[in-house]
Amino acid sequence: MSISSINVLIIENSRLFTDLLTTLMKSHGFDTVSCTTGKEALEISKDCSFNLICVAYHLPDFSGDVLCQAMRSNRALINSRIILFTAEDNNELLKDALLAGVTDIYNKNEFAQFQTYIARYANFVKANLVGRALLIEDSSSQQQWLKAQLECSGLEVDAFLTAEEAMDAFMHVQYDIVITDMILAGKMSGLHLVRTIRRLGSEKGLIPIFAITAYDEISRRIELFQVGVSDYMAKPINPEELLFRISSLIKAYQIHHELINERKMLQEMALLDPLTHLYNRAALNQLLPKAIANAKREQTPVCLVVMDLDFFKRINDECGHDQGDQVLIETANWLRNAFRKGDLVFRWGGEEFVIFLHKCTLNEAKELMEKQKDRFSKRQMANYPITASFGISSYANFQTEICHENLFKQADKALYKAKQSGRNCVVCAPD
Ligand code: GH3
Ligand code: MG
Repeated sequence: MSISSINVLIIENSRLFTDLLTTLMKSHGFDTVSCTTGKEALEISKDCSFNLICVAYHLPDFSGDVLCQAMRSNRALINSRIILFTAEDNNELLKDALLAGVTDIYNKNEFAQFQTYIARYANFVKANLVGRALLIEDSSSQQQWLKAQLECSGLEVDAFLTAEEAMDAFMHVQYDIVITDMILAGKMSGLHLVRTIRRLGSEKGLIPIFAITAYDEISRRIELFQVGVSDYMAKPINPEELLFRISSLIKAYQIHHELINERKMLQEMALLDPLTHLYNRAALNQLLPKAIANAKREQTPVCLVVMDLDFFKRINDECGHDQGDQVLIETANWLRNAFRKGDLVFRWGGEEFVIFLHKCTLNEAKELMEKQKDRFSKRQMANYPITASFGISSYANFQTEICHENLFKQADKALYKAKQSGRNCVVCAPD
């Protein structure tokens, strides 16, 4: 729906009030048609549908409620909002009007209230939905009509005739809502589709699902909610109600999505070292126990390497702290690409790094790290020649338990020996 497509019919005998309503409608960009009698109104609405009808209770030929009843018998006006204007507060009269199909009643003397109502309505019409919808409807005429309604509200829509095709698209695209007919051609029914989506363990399984059903019976409704439908509407679909309902589902889902992403980001930030973007010490405390438990379960040896840059303080002293930072960043980038997929690299702190080598014996680790030490010492980091010392510990005796702190302590002791032995070397902790 868009502002330019809002048509308003004003049926009012008072010229002054007609002008007042016309000015208000135009201020929101709505198109207006006006007349002074019920007969004219019925004539005009024969060929034209209206989103909003403002009708005075007292007309020369009709009372507003009787006119309303007559207008409601026109299929094109079934979904119109009919607003009745009175100058009196007669409860009986108001009840009759509501029974006759009037949407709402306003007192002419309290026009400000009606202005607020129209402002809210205009906001709803204006508020374009942003998002992507997956629509499944096996009647192509119904599908085209629904697609047009949804696209008018600003949604991007991918429409399919069968649940099988839709499911394929669903797995590859990030949607904000699924709108599905419950009775579908093809092997997969609407219920089956909903069940399949809800069984997905991932974030995708939480998407809002809006069901369109031909049957509006209590047992059917309960069944829909039991399988995980978020909301439903029975045919025939009123487009305005559909948009209201799906817009709140989409907005809630988008907010939920933003929160999840934010949490993920915060988590990542708390686990990554801001300077080098390597895992930090908190990440090490989270990931190492899991990696060690895996090794024990799979009975595959693992090693831990502690690496410390040699005479790093000199770089800060001679070239400044920024140059020191740059050396750390480039060392981290080098480390990131130096090991196998599945190995883990952490910045322990300062100029000290930890490398977890999976499926690796102590001998293999010693051989590997000797090569890496040589490669590293032959390169310059941020145009600065630098070397590093390495200590290695291993876990291969699966009869015993080991905690990551002990594995680290053993490697750190070995590193201390490497430093004492003149640096730029690799020392292994006793097996
Ligand atoms: P060794 O060979 O014995 O390891 O000597 P070293 O100079 O590398 O070690 P030392 O512990 O004496 O000095 C480490 C220095 O690293 C001291 C500290 O100021 C510096 N440092 C720690 N974190 C950072 C950082 O994030 N950026 C920079 N530029 N310097 C850092
Ligand atoms: Mg050092």
